[in-house]
Amino acid sequence: LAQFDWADPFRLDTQLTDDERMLRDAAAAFAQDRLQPRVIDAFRNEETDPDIFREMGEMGLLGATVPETHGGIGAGYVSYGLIAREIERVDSGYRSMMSVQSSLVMYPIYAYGSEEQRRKYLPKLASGAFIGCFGLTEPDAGSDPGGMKTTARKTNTGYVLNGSKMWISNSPIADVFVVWAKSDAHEGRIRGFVLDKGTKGLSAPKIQGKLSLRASITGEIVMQDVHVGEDALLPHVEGLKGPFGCLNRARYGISWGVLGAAEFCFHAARQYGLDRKQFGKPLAQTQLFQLKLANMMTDITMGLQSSLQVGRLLDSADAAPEMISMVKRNNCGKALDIARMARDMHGGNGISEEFQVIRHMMNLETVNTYEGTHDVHALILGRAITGLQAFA
Ligand code: TGC
Ligand code: FAD
Repeated sequence: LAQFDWADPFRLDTQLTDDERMLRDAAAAFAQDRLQPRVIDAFRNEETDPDIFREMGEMGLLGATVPETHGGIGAGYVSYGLIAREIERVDSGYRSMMSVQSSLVMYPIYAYGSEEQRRKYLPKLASGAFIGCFGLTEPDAGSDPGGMKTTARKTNTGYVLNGSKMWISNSPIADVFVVWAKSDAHEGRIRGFVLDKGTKGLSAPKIQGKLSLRASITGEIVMQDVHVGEDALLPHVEGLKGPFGCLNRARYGISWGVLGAAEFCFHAARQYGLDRKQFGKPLAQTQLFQLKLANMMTDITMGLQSSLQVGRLLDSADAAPEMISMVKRNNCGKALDIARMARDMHGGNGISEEFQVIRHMMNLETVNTYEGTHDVHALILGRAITGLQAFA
């Protein structure tokens, strides 16, 4: 009879290449050795250590899919997903730091930037010497980014930017700001700009009081008459497909990442159930406990298999955005359910930072919301199914 492994039921491991397994193992070792020991304090004290970017950079974990000629390691999207899964097994905030830098800052500079912009920014972003952020969301434009108010006005020498961005990962510690604005020189269409920290009129105050993703700093981006040269414009993209092209990649990475968090919670609940006895037997020997574990294992396994398939399609440049919506939505929703269930299965201990499941649960509330909420992705899928647009 074939063997069954509860920790890898469909043998994901055998579906990976040697290179993918090697990178996965290196990311796992880094996450467990370098990130796990600091995460409980970082979350409790709401502290983001900027050194983490440099440490990730040393390991080749930033912008992994960018070609070696431009600072990356030329990895495929399955590898990128595997990295996200290992980092988010420790904390969604750390994965957030990595995925913003990789998919939302390095990717647009690589895909839409001039050769000068690529040379100026990518090597330093890849090494973690520069920290990047991505400003799309505004106080009055979240799910509907097309409603943004930030403007870029053409001048003789470049552009003047005005507006504010809200809920921006990394912004208070960022050196490089990829921001999206409506440009009067392009009939009000959305264009991307790369701004440098320290430019007059540009500031990024921290958002205080988050009860989720506390190890990852979040801020605003405020732009008051920020003058930039023509060289700040990302020349090769126009319209919402610019930011969405980046979001496709980040959302896909999240679909893997959240399953790392879910696996942590599943494994923790299993071990807790084996160790803890009530009514004279291990909790894991009760039918209800086993039902919950069976559901967790099934959802994680199905989710991983789906993300692997979408990753393979991305690697062959054949992934439709709706596929990415489906795995982002499904895997975030399932991971959040699993974290909530694992929290419950730990009883009172489940609310303690020591057992870590409640931290994952709180983080996943954000991950279910950012990069397109659970319901917005349902509407993207609903539009694909019916041909009818239900947003507006
Ligand atoms: P719609 O009319 O559908 O499209 C406008 C233009 O964009 C193109 N497009 C895409 N292109 C590439 N990939 C995609 N996924 C695309 N989706 C749309 C589309 O073809 C069209 O192009 P063109 O040339 O015809 O102009 O746009 P809409 O305004 O109706 O959009 C509705 C909706 C709901 C789909 C969209 O706005 C949406 O996805 N909203 C969610 C917003 C969101 O995801 N925000 C994320 C902010 S960044 C973030 O959260 C980072 S957290 C990171 C971390 O810390 O890890
Ligand atoms: P809203 O759009 O106001 O949505 C509120 C509720 O209404 C949701 O339940 C939503 O599903 C629902 N809703 C909205 N429209 C519809 C509709 N048409 N029909 C039915 N229901 C609808 N953004 C960036 O640009 N860069 C970042 O780095 C970044 N990092 C983030 C980090 C954190 C910690 C957080 C919390 C957010 C971050 N975001 C970032 C912003 C994030 O992408 C938005 O919060 C998200 O897109 C939702 O927008 P909103 O908060 O304005 O909610």
